[in-house]
Amino acid sequence: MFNLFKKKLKQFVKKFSEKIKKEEKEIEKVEKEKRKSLVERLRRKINYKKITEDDLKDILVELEVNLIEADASIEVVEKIKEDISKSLIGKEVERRRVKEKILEILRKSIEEILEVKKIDLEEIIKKAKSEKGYATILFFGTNGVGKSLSIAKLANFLQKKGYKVVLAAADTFRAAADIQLETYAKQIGVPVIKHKRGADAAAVIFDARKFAEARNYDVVIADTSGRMHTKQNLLDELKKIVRVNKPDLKVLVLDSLTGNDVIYQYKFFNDAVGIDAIVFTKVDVNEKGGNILSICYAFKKPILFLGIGQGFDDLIEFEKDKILNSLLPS
Ligand SMILES: Nc1nc2c(ncn2[C@@H]2O[C@H](COP(=O)(O)OP(=O)(O)OP(=O)(O)O)[C@@H](O)[C@H]2O)c(=O)[nH]1
Ligand SMILES: [Mg+2]
Repeated sequence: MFNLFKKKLKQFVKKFSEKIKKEEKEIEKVEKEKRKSLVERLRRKINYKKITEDDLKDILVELEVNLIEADASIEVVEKIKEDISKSLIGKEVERRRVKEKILEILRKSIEEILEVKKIDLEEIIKKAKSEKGYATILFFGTNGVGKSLSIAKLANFLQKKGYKVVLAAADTFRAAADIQLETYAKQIGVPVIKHKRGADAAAVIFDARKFAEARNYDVVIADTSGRMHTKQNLLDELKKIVRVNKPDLKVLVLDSLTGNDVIYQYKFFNDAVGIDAIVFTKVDVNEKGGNILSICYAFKKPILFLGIGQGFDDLIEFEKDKILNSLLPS
């Protein structure tokens, strides 16, 4: 995952360190021709390099193009460029350590971008249970991003931790959406509450909540239909779902393969109903990686988990260091 982003950074690190090293060789040549008294002064010049704006100019333009190609937003690219400039321009760098230095700057910069609030799912469930007996988690997002499969993954994860989970098949819009969820549920071994196709989605979730209350279930996870901003009726439906069911956690699912469109999707759903956490899917097949940085940097929302495959166990927690290591070259 994220190989393109890593490759682009690697190119940058290599080019910059080679550029500074090349100068070292040229100065070494000059040194031989100079008188002995100059040796000391030159030694410093050989070993250290004071970085100028000029040294970085072309290489930063190239980095910008490369990172945008790897799906990073302009804001993310600007931050990384600014961090590099601020940490290097006017500073003396030991030539032999240029690579380490630049990697250290990149690591710190990207680490700051990935600095988002942590989410404590079990704490949220515990609190909701103590208040009303169960927690309601609502998933939403545009079409085909991986909502239903992510719900199955979360149900599987929670069930393994000992929670009793019931699913609400509130995608009453797409044909066979309930059958897909039922198939997943059967494989995991959790019940599903469903109504007829075209039924009121808010009512399906309401019924699942009644089920949880009556049978002492811990968590209701609600699937909803994929919706885009062009479908006002589906947007009104989502607002109604939230109004009626007051979920304890509203989760936006984003397909990491969507490029920078994720920013618009985020804004659209956040304006409509508000977002508590994000699930990023298809990270296993995402070579680029930049849009995860864009979302973290722009919105600072917790990431509930990352989807890394089509199996029910294919999810990983969002761990800053792991993401950092998969984005940074070594
Ligand atoms: N490789 C990979 N595929 C995934 C991942 N998550 C979901 N998918 C696949 O993406 C496709 C769509 O997943 P769904 O869960 O049906 O997506 P959805 O958002 O519920 O779709 P709609 O209900 O039609 O809006 C399926 O083929 C999934 O198997 C993931 O993390 N990795
Ligand atoms: Mg679905």
